[in-house]
Amino acid sequence: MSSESNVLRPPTSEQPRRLRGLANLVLATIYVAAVVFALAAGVGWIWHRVTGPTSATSAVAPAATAPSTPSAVTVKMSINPPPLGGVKGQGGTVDDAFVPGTLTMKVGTTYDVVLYNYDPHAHTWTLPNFNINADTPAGTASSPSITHFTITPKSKGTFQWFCALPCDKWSMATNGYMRGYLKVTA
Ligand SMILES: [Cu+2]
Repeated sequence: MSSESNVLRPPTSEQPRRLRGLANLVLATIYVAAVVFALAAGVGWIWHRVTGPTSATSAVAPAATAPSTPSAVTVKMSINPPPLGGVKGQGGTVDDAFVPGTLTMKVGTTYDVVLYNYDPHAHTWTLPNFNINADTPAGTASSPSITHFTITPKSKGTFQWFCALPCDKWSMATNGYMRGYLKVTA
């Protein structure tokens, strides 16, 4: 009995070993296949990234042009605009004036101020607190001169602006005409 079992034992113990070897081979094959697949996927992703820019340029283009158009708020002022060619003063006469005479701005916002001068005389929009002295050359009722400058208020407050060129004497001394305020709020 014992000799018989000895004879039978070798094949039974060898079979699982062979099976285990086969299982290892299958696992190794799966492992190798997985590695090859991962590498192929990785190479494919890199290839896509490398060849991608041709299609990505159109998407990048708008972003590149965006900074060139600043997010400034446009503020327009007119000097002696038609049809009156000025603003009616206290005595009912038409006097030299910037319209509007008071500007309101917010701290930290950039404003692109555009001045249209319809008057056949030059004026200035001068604001010492902001180191601004904008010349507004003479224009006409149908073709105003156009002057641009930018302001980015740093602190709140009420600041006096004025026209520094001799013009309508009464207007130069009266807020809302050739002088006025820039009101900056938080
Ligand atoms: Cu003036």
